[in-house]
Amino acid sequence: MRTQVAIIGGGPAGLLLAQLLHIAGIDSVVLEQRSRAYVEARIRAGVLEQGTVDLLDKVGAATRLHAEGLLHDGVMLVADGQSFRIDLHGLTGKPVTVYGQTELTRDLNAILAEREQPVFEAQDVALHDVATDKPFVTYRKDGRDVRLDCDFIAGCDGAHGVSHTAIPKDLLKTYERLYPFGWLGLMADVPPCSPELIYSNHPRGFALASMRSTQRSRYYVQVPLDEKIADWPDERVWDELALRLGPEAAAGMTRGPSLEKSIAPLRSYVAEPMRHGRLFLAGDAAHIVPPTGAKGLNLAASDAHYLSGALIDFYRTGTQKGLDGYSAQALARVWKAVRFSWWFTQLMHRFPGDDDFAHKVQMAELDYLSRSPAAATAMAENYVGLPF
Ligand code: RFL
Ligand code: PHB
Repeated sequence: MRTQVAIIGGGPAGLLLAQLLHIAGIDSVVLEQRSRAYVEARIRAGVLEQGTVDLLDKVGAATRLHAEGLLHDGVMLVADGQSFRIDLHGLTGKPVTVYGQTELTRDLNAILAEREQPVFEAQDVALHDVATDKPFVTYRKDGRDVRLDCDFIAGCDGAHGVSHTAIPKDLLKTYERLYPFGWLGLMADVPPCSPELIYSNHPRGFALASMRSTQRSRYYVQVPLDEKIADWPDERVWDELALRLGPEAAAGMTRGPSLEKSIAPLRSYVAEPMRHGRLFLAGDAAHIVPPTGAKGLNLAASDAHYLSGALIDFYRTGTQKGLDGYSAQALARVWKAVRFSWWFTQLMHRFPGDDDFAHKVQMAELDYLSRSPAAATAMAENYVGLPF
């Protein structure tokens, strides 16, 4: 088989890239190791920047998003029981859109299915000769070995993918921060406790009230890394949320059985450069941010935007300039989101071993954020997303 761009991974980065290339007349094959059902059931992000929504519009994948997505003009922050609002729209002119990654994945899959893409359950995907101008990918599908020749490979296979292993270790510089806690997430078919998201810094730890629709809530609580989900029956999670989010949210909270409950560790990670020869990394394959800033999916989208632009330029004019500049261009935006996500994580969580000084500094910063339009604007423009 032959294609112009072989895309490894059918998450948001890979699907969006495939569709951005398709509307420019560039052919690709998306290889996804999981089944369509598995990918479409995986619960992840929920907050989209306007730039991400614009990209989905551009590729014709935003019809349902506009019908069902919720526009949020602000977020609430709670510090030791005192709450205040960051007026995202008032400060930046932009809202964010609450729409599940699961739904976005379904919408993109439905469009790609019209040309029998992605190739689901592609096993043992391996990248070959990426540093030459004749790279290729091999994989197994339904017991058959397949070779896919291509001009370029896009590694969009997430944090646990294989693409990044095709870059020699001595050419890759990695940067990492591990956080000494995780998030326990709970999804339930109950109305949200608040019309806007609530991020709370509480003596018992961080909590977040989010949603997927007016009938489906998504909540998170900070937990120690060694915590077992079996020790968190639903009632314990609801009790903890009620305490940490404060009395107002607790009063508005409807409890219900969890549809899903899981614990995810938090980390910051960047691998540089995002290119080796004819292999280009995009999304979680190249960088991870803690979910506090709601940036991971949005970075996958901005990478897909930059990479598609560079590939389109190449196929239209033969110029390598965009391809040569891709890594630096993507990383400039990535590092700002890494910085913001790290900052917001530091501000909102209780770190084991933190003393009273650390806590006083957090509270002073939150108080400043609540009173200073300059500080609130800096937070808001990062939260709604920096321009591409
Ligand atoms: P994905 O979504 O992980 O997709 C990678 C795909 O590659 C496949 N794959 C392979 N395919 C073929 N061969 C292999 N060897 C393969 N190895 C892997 C995988 O099956 C998968 O389908 O990466 P992508 O496309 O870069 O997208 C990144 C986002 O999914 C991620 O950053 C976000 O989910 C992060 N995130 C959030 N981001 C936001 O922007 N806003 C949020 O509100 C937000 N909340 C979150 C989050 C992530 C969370 N978790 C679970 C880590 C909340 C949570 C709890
Ligand atoms: C979510 O709804 O899953 C969500 C929202 C905001 C975040 C992280 C996750 O910062």
